[in-house]
Amino acid sequence: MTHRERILRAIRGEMPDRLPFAPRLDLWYTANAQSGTLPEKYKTCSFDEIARAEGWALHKINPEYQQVRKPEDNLHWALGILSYKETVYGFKFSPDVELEIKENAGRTKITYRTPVGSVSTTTVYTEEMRKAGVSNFWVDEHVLKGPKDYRVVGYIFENLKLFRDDRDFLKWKEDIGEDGVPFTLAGRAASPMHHIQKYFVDATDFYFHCHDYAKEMRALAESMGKFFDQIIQLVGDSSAEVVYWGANFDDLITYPAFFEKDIVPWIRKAADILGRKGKYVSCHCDGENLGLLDLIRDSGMHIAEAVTPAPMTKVPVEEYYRRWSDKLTLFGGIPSILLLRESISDEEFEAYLEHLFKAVAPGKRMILGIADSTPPKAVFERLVRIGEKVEKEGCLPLEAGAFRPLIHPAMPEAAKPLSREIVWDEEFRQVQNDVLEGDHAAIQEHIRGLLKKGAKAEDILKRGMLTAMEVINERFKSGEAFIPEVLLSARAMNEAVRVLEPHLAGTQLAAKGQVMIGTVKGDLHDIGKNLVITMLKGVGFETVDLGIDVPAPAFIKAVEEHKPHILGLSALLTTTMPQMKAVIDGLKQKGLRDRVKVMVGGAPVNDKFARDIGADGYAADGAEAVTLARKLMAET
Ligand code: B1M
Repeated sequence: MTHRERILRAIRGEMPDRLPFAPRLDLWYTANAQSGTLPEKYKTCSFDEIARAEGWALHKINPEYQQVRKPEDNLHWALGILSYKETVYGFKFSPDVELEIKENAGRTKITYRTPVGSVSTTTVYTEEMRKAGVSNFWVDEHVLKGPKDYRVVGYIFENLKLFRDDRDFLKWKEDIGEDGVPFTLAGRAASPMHHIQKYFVDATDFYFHCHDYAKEMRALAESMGKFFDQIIQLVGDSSAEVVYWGANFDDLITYPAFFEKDIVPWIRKAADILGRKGKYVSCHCDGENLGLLDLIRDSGMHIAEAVTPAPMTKVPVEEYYRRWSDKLTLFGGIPSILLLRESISDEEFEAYLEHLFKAVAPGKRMILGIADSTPPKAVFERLVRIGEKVEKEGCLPLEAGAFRPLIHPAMPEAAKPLSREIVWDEEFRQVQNDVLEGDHAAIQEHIRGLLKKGAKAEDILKRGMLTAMEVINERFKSGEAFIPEVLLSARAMNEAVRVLEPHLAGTQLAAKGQVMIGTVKGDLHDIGKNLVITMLKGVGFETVDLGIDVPAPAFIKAVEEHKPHILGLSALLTTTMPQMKAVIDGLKQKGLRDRVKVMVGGAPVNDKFARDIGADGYAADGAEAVTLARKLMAET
């Protein structure tokens, strides 16, 4: 059986002869080709040649974002209107949409002038980013800044024409032949609302926009439906068999209520229409999916790709297989850190493989892959080892059997019972309610009213607002509240503190301490960092956001100049975690280490790592970050 037949059988829910194995090599390849560290015998090969030589199926989902056929193909990144060799469509703006493009030192500012108004975006892609192996653009200016921008963007999308352009896709398909199945890229967003979230606003501001401009956002999503319908039509008419439909599902970012209401209907629509044409819809489920397990299973998607189990997320691989394999095909299952010697020993690696082969028995609807992709520092021999094991022991049906999950804890519940209810304080009931509801306008009025009546600012803050914020933090911790609630409550707190501030002067309560936080060098993930900042701010800390991709010397300089009580470091990539140590070592060298407490966090970080690098503490989430910051302040 060829790789292609095997993969298609797995997708259709039939039994292939053995488990398909299709590791994603692009990230690993680019990093090692650039640093000259590809395995000796593959020094001059492409990643497809390496996969072929090893007998693995070919797999690629992301286009090389910077390698385009013509400049305009990736020019409109900030609008998410893109065309690549891997897509089957091109696009054309309406003639009445005028573009003004200004480029300067890696920054591209585009103004879109339409009959209903103008909007602008700025993207950044510098030589330094290229050298660091970054392929995504950085959006410095998002298109939606205020309510009037919505209509303009709606106009652009309503009048955008997509057309068939699948020559390169056909060639790619031919090149792959029987060695894999090409996934054509529909888009990284699975629905209009998901598209707005991914491209049009800052990841954190999205939740504020949803609340503040709900009507405008609905209307925009409506206008964008035509864009998505055109994609479905063009993919449906193409020779692609599998379509990549949306990425980065995660129960915090695409939280359950949002996923169900604003994403699932479009996955279902695409899957229904394309399914009738014999095509399969694949979604990139690379995030934490504990809270989305049933929603994803019932969404209609045919393939959940980049399935990343414990220990990188909370869901063990056997749980994924048990919950999903009746309805959809799992692609992934091998968390990328398994390939890293510094994270996982050879024994643990072997134990995981043993476990995996039993956990996914009988092996139907399973395509083995590295989730989400092979990391730059992967031990190549481990990939080879997986390939050998698949060949020798991967014949289907696999035999189930007792296994001992060695390297992950028991799966926590998706939602635990309420951990803390608010204790209402009659005098401050309204402001407590405003914080809980995230009503930043009402709270200011209510506070002014209370101050007029002679209430003490300190009491309003302490008995009214902070108690409510604590409840929100607890609810977030226990899975009852999601990002929007936390962000809106924290915003209400911040607005309220501004009204209270003049009256708080002189009291000890004005600030609980100063925390400076940044995402380390090489890392562009900022959603978690922003959430931590918001939650700290919400309970009264003064915070300074140092941004993303912050080099160690910049952290050190900031500590030297501003003398914060706490320095917070966030990292989401295994490859950038060592930067945390570089910062701590740098602080030591400069004699600053004793002057500041260092807390670290981010998905791949843990307690042990924090201790090993000499940090003062680790927090697993925003609520823990608040607890930790308080503890550290008590120690200063
Ligand atoms: Co990326 N990505 N990503 N990504 N991404 C991860 C992190 C990954 C785990 C996916 C996977 O493998 N399944 C993987 C890393 C693997 C690894 O190294 N261990 C990964 C990869 C590989 C990549 C790229 C390399 C992909 C590629 O190009 N091939 C690329 C790297 C770009 C770069 O940084 N140089 C990349 C890009 C992206 C997007 C741009 C598409 C997007 C980021 C958008 C943005 O941040 N503006 C993205 C996303 C969204 C994710 C996932 C799906 C979700 C991350 C997230 O925001 N979660 C993620 C999967 C995952 O984490 N399981 C993944 C929600 C957020 C609220 O949680 O950030 O964990 P989190 O923050 C939590 C805690 O960790 C903690 O509190 C927060 C709130 O509860 N916390 C702290 C965080 N910082 C803290 C600091 C503290 C204390 C607590 O004290 C200071």
